[in-house]
Amino acid sequence: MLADYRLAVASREASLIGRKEVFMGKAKFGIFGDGKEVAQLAMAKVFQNGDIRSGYYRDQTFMFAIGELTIKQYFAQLYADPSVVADPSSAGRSMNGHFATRMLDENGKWKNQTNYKNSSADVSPTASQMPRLLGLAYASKLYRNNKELGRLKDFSKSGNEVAFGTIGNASTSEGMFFETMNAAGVLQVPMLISIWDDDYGISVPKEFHTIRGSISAALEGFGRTDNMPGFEILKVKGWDYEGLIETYQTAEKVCREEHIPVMIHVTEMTQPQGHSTSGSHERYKSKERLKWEKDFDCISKLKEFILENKIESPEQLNEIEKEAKNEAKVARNEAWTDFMTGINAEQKEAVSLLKKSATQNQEINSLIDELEKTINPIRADAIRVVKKAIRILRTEHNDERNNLVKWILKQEKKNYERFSSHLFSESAESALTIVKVDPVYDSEPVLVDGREILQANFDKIFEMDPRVLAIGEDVGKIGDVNQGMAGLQEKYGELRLTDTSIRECTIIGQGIGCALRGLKPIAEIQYLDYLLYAIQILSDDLATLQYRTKGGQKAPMIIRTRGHRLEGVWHSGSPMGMIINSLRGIYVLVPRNMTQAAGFYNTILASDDPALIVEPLNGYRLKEKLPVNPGEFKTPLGIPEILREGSDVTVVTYGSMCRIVMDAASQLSDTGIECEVIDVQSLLPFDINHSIVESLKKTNRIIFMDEDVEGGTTAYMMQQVLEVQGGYQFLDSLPATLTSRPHRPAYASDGDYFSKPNSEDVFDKVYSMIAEANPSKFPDLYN
Ligand SMILES: Cc1ncc(C[n+]2csc(CCOP(=O)(O)OP(=O)(O)O)c2C)c(N)n1
Ligand SMILES: [Mg+2]
Repeated sequence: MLADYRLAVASREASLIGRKEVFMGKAKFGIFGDGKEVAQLAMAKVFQNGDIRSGYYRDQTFMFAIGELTIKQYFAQLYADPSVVADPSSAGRSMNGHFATRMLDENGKWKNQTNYKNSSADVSPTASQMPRLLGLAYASKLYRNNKELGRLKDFSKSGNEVAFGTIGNASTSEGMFFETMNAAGVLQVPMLISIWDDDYGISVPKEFHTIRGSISAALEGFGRTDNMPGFEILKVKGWDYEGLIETYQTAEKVCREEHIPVMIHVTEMTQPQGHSTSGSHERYKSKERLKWEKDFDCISKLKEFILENKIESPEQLNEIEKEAKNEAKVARNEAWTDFMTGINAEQKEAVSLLKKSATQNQEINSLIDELEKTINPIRADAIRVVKKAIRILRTEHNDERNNLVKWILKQEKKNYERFSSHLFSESAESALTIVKVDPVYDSEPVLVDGREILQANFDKIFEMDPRVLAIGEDVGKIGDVNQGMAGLQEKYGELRLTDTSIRECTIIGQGIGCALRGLKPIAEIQYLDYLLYAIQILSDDLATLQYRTKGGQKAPMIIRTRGHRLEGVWHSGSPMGMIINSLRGIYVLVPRNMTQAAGFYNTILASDDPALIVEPLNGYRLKEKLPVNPGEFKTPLGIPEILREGSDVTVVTYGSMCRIVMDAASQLSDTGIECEVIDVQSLLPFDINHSIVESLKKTNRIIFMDEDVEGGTTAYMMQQVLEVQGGYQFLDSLPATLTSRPHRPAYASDGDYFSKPNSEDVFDKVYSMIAEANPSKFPDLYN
């Protein structure tokens, strides 16, 4: 109890001095765990090796208590120290209070999670920790019930791990919270969610947030009964040390042993310093409330308890307090010194190079002065000054100026590594390292429906790797709405291919959590149009995971969906621009047929990267040759394919448009125009070997076509080819795009024809480009 008291006081002190650091200009923003300390100590007591947390920014005391964060590291994150050693959670990339443990080693390989107390990496958007939490808990259910997973000893001991969640009271109003709670209740997974209830969400009090003003009252119907499964719902006060310890013990037992989800509603919490450094709570809390918060401060209450029960004398407690506060201050000082040491060294280097270059130059001397006088300099200060000096010296060609340039180039490399590395996996298993394996065919290949190619490939995948699982609406019993997984649940069981309710966001979260625990989920979104329900969690959580932990965590999973073109407003979307712009950090693959799609599944499953694979929705019943090496052939990432060679114009496209363009290309050929048709196949990454510009060098004309809106993915592809690949130099005609109309596609065949690019549109677009160059041979068709 005394150790708890000591840690609580140290943690509080870290919060108090953290706020001051921000106001002194040493850090940019601060959000702290003051007022939430004691409940977190109780939670830490039942958190075991192998368990994993998915929580939010108030949890510093818990992280200290499980031994996965030091106060010094806590301050390093506040200062944004870009070193992984200083801030193991995020290497300075996340603002303070965003916790994570390093679940990967330096080579990007999984550590043995059962030997550690784990925390998945926090994000700022409220309740976004919930979908992932579901998956973390679901993984335990799989490890317990799927005996084939027994050999994965680094991730689980018979599924005994509990996934601990934390969330603020106001954030429980988010849809993701309710979606997760319902799913966890349905699935009966060992998820123990704590709600830290301080009656407020920033300035807004509880009556504006929650029906009946209480999340446990609101969720009474989620509670289990004698004959109906559900949640174990417990309620306890945030300042009641004994009550908290008892509650967490009861909760953990039922959660761990029986796999019953538990919700602990921790009420009467306080927030002594208000929400964050962005404001003060005196503006919105009444005098009475502020007084109550003082009286019911959990640390003061713990002190009262210790004294009332004569566990320790007041003098001894004062001594403990003094030591604890000092510990926080020392940690702050050490973190600051370490943080500044790196910056100061760089600044010194810059100043010394500048001085050498500035013997006669007053302008540079005053820049040096400015730099040396900067209080609490940041790395950018030295860069700015050196760049200015290089500009001033631009006409000089001497060693001094060259050394400044060299220094900038060296710093650019270092700062790229500090601030821009690890958007994707950088391990030996990166998807970019997986090489092409061609599909192999019999001498007289059988022609089958595209969906049968997928089915044969998935069958092999499930046979080869017990870690692979598929979850989604209708993927189980009927093997998805297009039967790409038909019959596989019967063969591999309900734990491998699992029907879920209609909840796209938490289907993705379920996948993220499973992937974080060593499994290989294929999370299915039934139609591309419904990816919108999950785009936030994909963008904020999955896409940022490697980056925000600087390679400390990964979630190699596949998002399987189908789209581009079929019927009507909500079953034929192709919002690829939205997707590639919001999902940097996830590979985005757009195969033209099911053989290419199957090859992408095989590539991604062999890698440790996440990817979205969009199957062409109208291709399931089109005939393709059946390969004899399912599960083995691999479509490489970022490698376009030339579908038809031609010398007059390069047409760049992907997905369902490939067939339409090929049809138009053969009609154009009849009129004497030869198109080179290129299927880019993968949008992220895009044409890594710059092969498209090679085609442009030959044809000198280029058109980008797809089913997105104008300015969407065609604009992206154009930028890549003309700017990144330098294609602008080879143009003899204005580069062009052909896209859908800006509205959603209308229903039925005419709706499709007049909304999306069709063969005639492609023909006309190409023809008019060639006609402009050679009007006598190709007269205007419509004038
Ligand atoms: C989606 C989203 N909306 C708004 C915010 C800004 N915001 C950050 S914390 C917060 C209040 C959260 O209150 P609560 O869940 O009760 O947690 P507390 O801070 O009180 O512990 C808000 C509105 C955010 N981070 N994410
Ligand atoms: Mg709150």
